[in-house]
Amino acid sequence: MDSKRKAPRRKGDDRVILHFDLDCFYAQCIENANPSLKTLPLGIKQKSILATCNYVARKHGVKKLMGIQEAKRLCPDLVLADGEDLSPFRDVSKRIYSLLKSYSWNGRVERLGLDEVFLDVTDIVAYNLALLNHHNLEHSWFCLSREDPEKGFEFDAREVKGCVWPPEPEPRPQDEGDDNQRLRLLLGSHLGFHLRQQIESLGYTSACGISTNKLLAKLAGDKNKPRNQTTLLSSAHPAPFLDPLPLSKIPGIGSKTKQALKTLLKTDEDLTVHNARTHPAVSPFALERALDGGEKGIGQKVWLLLHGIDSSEVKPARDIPRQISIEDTYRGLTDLSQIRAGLVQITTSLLKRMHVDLLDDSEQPVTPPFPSSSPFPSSKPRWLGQPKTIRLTTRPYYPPSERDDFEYNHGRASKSAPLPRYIFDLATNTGMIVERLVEGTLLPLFHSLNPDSNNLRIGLLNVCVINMDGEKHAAGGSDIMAAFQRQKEVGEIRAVAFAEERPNHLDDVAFASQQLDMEPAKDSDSDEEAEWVDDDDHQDGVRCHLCGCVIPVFAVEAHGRWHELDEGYRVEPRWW
Ligand code: TTP
Ligand code: MG
Repeated sequence: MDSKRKAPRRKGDDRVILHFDLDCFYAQCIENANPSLKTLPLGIKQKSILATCNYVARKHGVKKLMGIQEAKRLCPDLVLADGEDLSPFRDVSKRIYSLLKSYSWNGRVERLGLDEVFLDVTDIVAYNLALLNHHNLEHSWFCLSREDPEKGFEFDAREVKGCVWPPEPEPRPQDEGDDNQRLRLLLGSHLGFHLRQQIESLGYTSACGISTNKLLAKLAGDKNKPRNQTTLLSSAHPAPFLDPLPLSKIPGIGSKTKQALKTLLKTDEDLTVHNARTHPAVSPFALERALDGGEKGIGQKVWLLLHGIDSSEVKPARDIPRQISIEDTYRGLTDLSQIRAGLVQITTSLLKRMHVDLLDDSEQPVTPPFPSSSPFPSSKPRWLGQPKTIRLTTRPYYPPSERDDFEYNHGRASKSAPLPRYIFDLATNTGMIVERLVEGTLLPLFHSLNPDSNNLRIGLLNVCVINMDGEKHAAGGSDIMAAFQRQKEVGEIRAVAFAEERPNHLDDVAFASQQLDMEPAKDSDSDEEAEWVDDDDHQDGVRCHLCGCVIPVFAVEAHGRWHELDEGYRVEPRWW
């Protein structure tokens, strides 16, 4: 029966997608600010863990998300730098994104987190494929501009640049179609290399994956890190590439799906893609039934993932984020003066972030009557986007003794209000704006969320501005990477925070769909459902199904918070 089953039809196989992932990102940012650190083992500290470490430290066995004590034990010379202030990382991230965007012709440049970017370069590659002189491939010219033929670089079109998968020399392509696909990927590999060099000119090394869809490009890039790149030449037949991978390596396959597959296969063993893909009991229909309660079409989606098929588009570049939110957690704020202080602090950071992300600081003429000799500045920043709504979210604090009884997001509730226009007045002092916003808008929202002010015990405050002027989300319902992205957005991983103090309860991770607001936002930025709501457990920690990292149990809270940092670039899920 299995042998008669046809592999699903492939869509979008003629695309060329590049995926960039910066090497030890925070560590590189710190090293660039202080180059003498480059040769030393360096760890970037956030509270008691390493957010990341450089590759010198990794040689000593130090790993991302390791506890400081353990890292110091492995590498006593480890230099620690503070990574609590994220502004420098965001700024570098923005610069690198802008750089890559400037090379795109079709504008399809999509960020994933702070240090990953997808680029759809199908059009650039097609243009250059047509230019190739097959009699002189060795001295080819890669054209980076349709308008200016001199803008480009010389390259050897006989060879793929960087590593290839499969590593063995490919058998001769069977037909012209295959040959063309190889050439397209080859061109993509040279472009990927060129772009990595451009990123290096800013001082940052990266890994790159080149393939025909986002899923495969991301997985290909993981093959050779750091400062390297991998082209998946067999994109049309990815089974040998995917088959050995554990299911948890595939973005979108988490513990629920894994469990459903184990049930279908009647096994308790950990499964590889091959086990799942080839088993006769596994089909889109069977998966749909096994994942009953998940979103419609989930069976088909998982089925396609197992076959390396991802027709999701690289989303068009955005100049401004969809939302900006800042939050902090507390060990139970009980009185209003503490709440007020918390809100002032968060709102101050939020305004700062809005200025960085939403103001166009390029020269703008100021309307008269300033004469040219005027002491006033001759230009002023312009708002690129103005959010229309502000939302406050709160959650009670549960001491560790009570946490067993609740989901992490138990009691998380939000309320929204129109964002007062005075916050866009750049002539007013920021402190005054913050005071007014806290008094006039946020505290009233807080009271309506927490009417009993004699019984406060606040564990989290989050202030978010949403509903950007003129912004429309673009993700499609069947978009696998969008689900990837959305998982990050939801902050599901936060629930694992409980596990920090009760390491034997890794099942806390299965909280993802529990992030319910009392007031589902009408102003939501997205009309999409989140998809993969499951997670993995792991012997030494928890595998984050958002990014695939195995997180030591004590680091899950920090990891979850990290996933929330990039909220500005994420689509808001509906249930917020
Ligand atoms: P990653 O790309 O996962 O890690 P990395 O860039 O440090 O290392 P690699 O060379 O393996 O790609 O994450 C990007 C940055 O995000 C990382 O430098 C630190 C930060 N980060 C956190 O703060 N918390 C986390 O849980 C993770 C995974 C990353
Ligand atoms: Mg990275």
